[in-house]
This record gives sequence, C-alpha cells and structure tokens, in this order.
Amino acid sequence: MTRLPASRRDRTLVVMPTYNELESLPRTVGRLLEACPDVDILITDDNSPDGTGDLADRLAAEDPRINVLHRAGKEGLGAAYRAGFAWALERGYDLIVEMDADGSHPPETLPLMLRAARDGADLVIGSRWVHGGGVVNWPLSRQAISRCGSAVSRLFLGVAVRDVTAGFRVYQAHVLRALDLANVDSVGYGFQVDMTFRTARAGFRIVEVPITFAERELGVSKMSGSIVKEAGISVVRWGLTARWQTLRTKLGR
Ligand SMILES: Nc1nc2c(ncn2[C@@H]2O[C@H](COP(=O)(O)OP(=O)(O)O)[C@@H](O)[C@H]2O)c(=O)[nH]1
Ligand SMILES: [Mg+2]
Repeated sequence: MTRLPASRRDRTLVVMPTYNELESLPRTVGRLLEACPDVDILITDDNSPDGTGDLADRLAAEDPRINVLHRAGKEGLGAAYRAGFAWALERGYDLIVEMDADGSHPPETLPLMLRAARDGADLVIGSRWVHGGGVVNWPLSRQAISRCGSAVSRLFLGVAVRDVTAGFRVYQAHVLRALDLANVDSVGYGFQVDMTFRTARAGFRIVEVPITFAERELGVSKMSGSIVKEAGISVVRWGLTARWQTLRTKLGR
C-alpha cells in the first residue's frame, strides 16, 4: 500500500450520479463547493430526459472543477458509480467520494469524512445509524427499509457496519484498485451493500462518521420495490455463497 507524503494534498473527486435532478443539482453542487472548495466533481448523468446533462455541461463550462460523464441511458446507480470510479482512477485521484445529487447528503460533513480517510480509514461511510447520526423528513417506511437492510446485511454478510446501504462515502483509491470492479454486477442500491461486503472481506478498515440525512426537497426518488427486492435477494445469495466457500475450504476441497 503506497502512502502519500504528508506535504502533498490528496486529490479528491466527488462522483455524483444524476437522473432527472434538474432542480436539485445546482444547489447541491453550490453547497458542495462552498463546503469543500478543493474537490473536483464528476456528474455522471444517464441521459436524463429532463435535461440534467445539459445543465451539468453548463455548470462545467463555468467552473473547471466540474466535469461531466454522459452515459447513453438509465442503467442504475451501481453502473453509474462504476463508470465514475474508472474515470477517477484513470486520472489518478487519491480519494473518491460518492454523493447523491438531491441534497440528502450534507456536504458540510464531508471535511470530517475526508479527515477520517486521511487519518487512515480505507472506506469512510457517512452513517445515519451510528450515535450522532440521523434522518430528517424521511418517511418511516424508508427508515424501516434502511434499518432492516443493514440488519439483514450484518446477519448474512457478517459486516460490522451500522449503515450498510449508505450512499455517502469516501473510498481511498487503493481500495477501488484492489477490488475487482469489473466483477461487481449489482446495478441498483444493492451496489452499496456489495461494495461494503467486498471492502470488509478484503480486510480494509471501514470507519463510520455520523451524518444527518435530509429527504430531498425537490424532484422525486428513483427508489422502487424492484430495487429493494434485487438488493434483498442478492444479500442472501452473497451470504450463503460466502459461507459455502468457507465450509469447502475448511473441509479441504
Ligand atoms: N446516473 C444515474 N443516477 C441515478 C440512477 N438512479 C438514481 N440515481 C441518482 O442517485 C441518487 C440517489 O437517488 P434517489 O432517487 O435520491 O434515491 P433515494 O435517496 O434512495 O430516494 C440521486 O442523485 C439520483 O439522481 C441511475 O439509474 N443513473
Ligand atoms: Mg435521494
């Protein structure tokens, strides 16, 4: 593992996937650059019908820190992040941040998360479900899905993380290089659980920093029942596969 000299400032890229976020995007980007002027941003747009991609281009034309990756169509959050990660690694970024475009993830907490990464965490999770974290205006049904998702993931996957599905994260580049991203095929929100499991299993250090997650004020959620179902089925499958592999190794086959 290569450690950077203390004198060098880490280069940080915030990957921000968008699908129909015309109303939210300018405000989120403005808040982010206000809180963290040293970061670069990659808006990863899946050809949003509402013109978010064009808006992203206009923002990028005004500020050299902002970049846009246009993708052909809606392929889900996981696919958008994988493309964004590849873009970041090709350009040598040291820290790669995941952040929603709808304002739910408080950019004001990002400096604390970046500090945790610089202090040695391989993955920093902005966590709703640790002491000091929480949610504002989030429907009880969504809170239940999130808490249950984390509980089931802890049970089946054995990961000691409170907010397994969290979407506000900082990865050290060496983690993304070490994980076989081409093999990650979860497309929806199961991607977050998948990546948490892979990071933990590879022995990397995961630290949770409390955040207050606020439900979006503008636009609509892209979450759906089928996304939850895909994630739930995957978690059970990954857990059983991992246990089966451990058992086979123990039995010497
Ligand atoms: N590029 C891309 N972004 C997506 C896709 N689905 C969701 N997003 C973005 O992912 C973030 C989280 O989605 P959101 O609908 O707010 O989910 P929720 O917070 O769980 O209700 C937002 O920035 C969305 O625009 C997708 O298929 N492609
Ligand atoms: Mg949201």
